[in-house]
Amino acid sequence: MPQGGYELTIVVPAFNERDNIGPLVEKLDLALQGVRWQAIYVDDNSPDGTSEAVKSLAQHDPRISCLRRVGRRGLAGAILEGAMASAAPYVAVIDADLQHDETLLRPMLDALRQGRADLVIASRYVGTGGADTGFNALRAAGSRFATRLARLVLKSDVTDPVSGFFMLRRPVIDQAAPLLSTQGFKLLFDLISAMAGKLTILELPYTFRERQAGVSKLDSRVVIDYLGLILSRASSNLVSPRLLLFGLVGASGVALHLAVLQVLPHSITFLPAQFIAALAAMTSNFFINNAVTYRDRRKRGLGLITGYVQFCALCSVGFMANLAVANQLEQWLGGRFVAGGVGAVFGAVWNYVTTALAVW
Ligand SMILES: Nc1nc2c(ncn2[C@@H]2O[C@H](COP(=O)(O)OP(=O)(O)OP(=O)(O)O)[C@@H](O)[C@H]2O)c(=O)[nH]1
Ligand SMILES: [Mg+2]
Repeated sequence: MPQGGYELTIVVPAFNERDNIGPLVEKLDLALQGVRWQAIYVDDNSPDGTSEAVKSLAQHDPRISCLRRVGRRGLAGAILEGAMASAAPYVAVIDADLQHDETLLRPMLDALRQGRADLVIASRYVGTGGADTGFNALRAAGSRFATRLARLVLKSDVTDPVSGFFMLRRPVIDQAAPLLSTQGFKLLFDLISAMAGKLTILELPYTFRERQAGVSKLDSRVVIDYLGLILSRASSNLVSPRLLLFGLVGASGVALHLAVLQVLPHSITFLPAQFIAALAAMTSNFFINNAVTYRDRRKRGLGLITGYVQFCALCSVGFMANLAVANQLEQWLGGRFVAGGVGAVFGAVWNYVTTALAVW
């Protein structure tokens, strides 16, 4: 390799981690003496000045760089983009918040150098690893559940397939990249699923530390994203995580529609009642989809209003198409149930495709 090239790229996803930037770089420096490493921070336009903190370090240290993404949010996508910018033979991913034990990077690198693995995972659940100090009881239980679910879907005995701390040979992620979902929190799970059976995986134990500065970004939407990804991969990618979420939101809309019909006073005749119920369902669907399904492309301000109007218009057309298809099929086949079902599926697919293209 020509002199000066980096051997290891460390991708550090960071959102509102300003106070953790300097301390992590110092720790990396200590842990990786003698290794030609670089750190690429991927910041999703954090309001706390994370980018500025990284860039001011980068002024004096060419190993440090910052990829500031604007108009996008999401951990998996951030990691993937950072990794795609690497030209080094090995790529590591580590959290910015000092919860991962950076002294493990060297043994991880050694394992890859010696060809003992394609992917090394820092595991909280193997050997002497642990997560007790970094987690409260609820988080620990949630993490164990997420891990168990992932192992079930992966049909793998990897102990920590949702770890955020791992290192791999760069060709592995280059090859898997087009198959990975950029939505969600768990890139490692998706990577193992995409490369099913083709990787030699080694796990090394570490203890997850407590967060010192900054706040957690793990919230209920992260959990929903994760469940969407798991179900999608369990269906052998037949449905995308987004389509799945869209479908679930649609189902909640149907329930709301029926509930509104139920509670409206009988003095309102069927057609206006149906209109009110449909408007309520579309409104609720739009806002939930905007907050969850399309969280990474969320509309705000004026875009929220125009998006809402477009969404209602497209879904109304979808509803008409549903009626037209069902009516036609009912005449041809006679079966109400099948005709109605096909009409509903047709309308739902129309809603999904057109709103994905036009609104988000
Ligand atoms: N670029 C980017 N980084 C993110 C995003 N969400 C989380 N991160 C970073 O990813 C890492 C993991 O996120 P955390 O919120 O610490 O998640 P966690 O470690 O599972 O949860 P805690 O134990 O509560 O800290 C941290 O370095 C975050 O700053 C995001 O949307 N974009
Ligand atoms: Mg953390």
